[in-house]
Amino acid sequence: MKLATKLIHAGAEPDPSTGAVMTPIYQTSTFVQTAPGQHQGYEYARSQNPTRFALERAFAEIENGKYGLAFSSGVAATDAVIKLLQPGDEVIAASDMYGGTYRLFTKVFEKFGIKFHYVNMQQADNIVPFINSNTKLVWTETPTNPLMSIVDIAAIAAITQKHSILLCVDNTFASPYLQNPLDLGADIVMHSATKYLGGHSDVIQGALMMNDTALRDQLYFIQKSCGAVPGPQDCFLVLRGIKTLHLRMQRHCENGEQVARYLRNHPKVGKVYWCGFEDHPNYHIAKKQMRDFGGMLSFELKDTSIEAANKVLSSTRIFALAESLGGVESLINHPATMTHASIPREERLKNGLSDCLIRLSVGVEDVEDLIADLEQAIG
Ligand code: P1T
Repeated sequence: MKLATKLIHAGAEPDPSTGAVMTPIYQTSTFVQTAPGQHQGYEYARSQNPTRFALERAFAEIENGKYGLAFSSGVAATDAVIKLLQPGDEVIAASDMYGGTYRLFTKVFEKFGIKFHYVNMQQADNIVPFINSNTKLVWTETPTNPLMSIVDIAAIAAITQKHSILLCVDNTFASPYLQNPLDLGADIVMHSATKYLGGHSDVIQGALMMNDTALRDQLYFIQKSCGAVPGPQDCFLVLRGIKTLHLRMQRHCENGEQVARYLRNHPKVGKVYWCGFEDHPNYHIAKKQMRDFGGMLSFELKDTSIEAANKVLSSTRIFALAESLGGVESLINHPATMTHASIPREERLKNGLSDCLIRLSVGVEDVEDLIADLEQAIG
């Protein structure tokens, strides 16, 4: 099936008991047994829920994977992947990534004896010096949050496969519409389904997709043992969101491009971070592994004072000042004090994330209104 058909039909079958076309919300914590151990495949909703199972089938299909697992948030999905590891194991992680992932690694898992190396992965070979016999996982994001760096998934996968190291790609910014990391050699794809998959800023959820059965069984064991599962109502919302992913993403990409080009030509705007510019350092890789360039971008004003950035951040009327991204409505965000505040300032600056960086999640409104809003805010 082609992508649009797959997104609409993924995971969904008419409900066997009633014929309902939309997957019902099975709002139940438990399932009756006729005798101990005799049931219809459902015992207790932390382990099995029909609404969640439909969504997990959809997750697998939209990332061209065999298996999908749903979690109560994106960070809960990340947490489950790191719980595959043991004290003494080492992870090579991208130096530019979502602040909450960095916080989970440094503030929670380092305490449990897992060692993380943060590496700029814009050149795949940069990871090689950090590989040793304890290295079990490479964790990367592309495009990265918030600097829109591009990582060559196939090139990283060639290295991890050679060394029998797992590769997990956080595909949140691209969404399965733009790229499918499993096809490029990744072992696990992770999503904050809160973002483009849900698409309407009304749900917090995470997803993992994979092909390997043993890996799926280990992650399913962690999912049910640690218990970070989403409720059926949230699963329903993400199932519904996925059905329009292609329509929304197409418009996110069109609007994102127009806003990026508008900002680049604005006399008061300095650097614009968007992976669709031909002079973006890894444009050729973005072009190769992505269908289009997405609706996320960041920029700095030429006046790099905090005051100037704050003025823009608090003057937009359509772009709402808020954390998160990937919803139909446009958002504006200040990574240094909001989404990436948990990364120490020196680390942030070292990786190129300045105090005056402004991030936009370009929504699917009329792009002329979006540009007019930026025009009046930048002044
Ligand atoms: O918020 P949650 O669903 O737990 O997802 C965490 C997460 C993981 N990976 C990436 C790339 C993310 O962007 C996020 C969440 N990010 C934001 C809330 C944000 O505004 O950047």
